[in-house]
Amino acid sequence: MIERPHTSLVEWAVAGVPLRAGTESGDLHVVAAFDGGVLVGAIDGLGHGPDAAEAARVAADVLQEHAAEPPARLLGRCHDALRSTRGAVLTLASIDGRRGSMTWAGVGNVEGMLLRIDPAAPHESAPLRGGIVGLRLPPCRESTITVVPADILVLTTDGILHGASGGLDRSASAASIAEAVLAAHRNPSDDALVVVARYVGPRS
Ligand SMILES: [Mn+2]
Repeated sequence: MIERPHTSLVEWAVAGVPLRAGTESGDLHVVAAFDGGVLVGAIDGLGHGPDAAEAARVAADVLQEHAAEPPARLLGRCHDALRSTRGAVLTLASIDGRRGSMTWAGVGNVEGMLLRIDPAAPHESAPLRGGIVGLRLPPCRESTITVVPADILVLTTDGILHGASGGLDRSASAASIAEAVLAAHRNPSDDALVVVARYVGPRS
């Protein structure tokens, strides 16, 4: 469990477990603030073990360094950097606190959901394209949606079973939500990672 509740714009937490206890996970998160915004991402290095972790780290370093750039451009940068690795799949969400918007995109099967605080508003899913960053990059499709304070972004690697964001207690802390998803929906045959980021808006 990692929690940094004071990151600008979001209250966030991560929960994850490696496939085998005591080994390195090939799943990594990125939460990187930049001027006016924050980039949130989840990366699944292909397979598991040290080579998967290495691919995920290369991607995480690129994302930290260029956090202010739009997701499609970041996926291109990661693709170039990951050519010498076994590759990774990842989903990125870039939150713009000035516009109250979020632009997101993914390559592969890291699911992204935005849970709306307004119970009448439908949840949103990140646009994902099939492919592997570092091996085969599809033309990336970004979409931009509005976010309002208390909306909750949930990113899950495929070590979390599909549909994990249903029935969550949206008033709980990001840490509690992340732990609840991991506990209830873990697929025990893979590394697993859940990133939860609640938009809190710019603080004046
Ligand atoms: Mn996986």
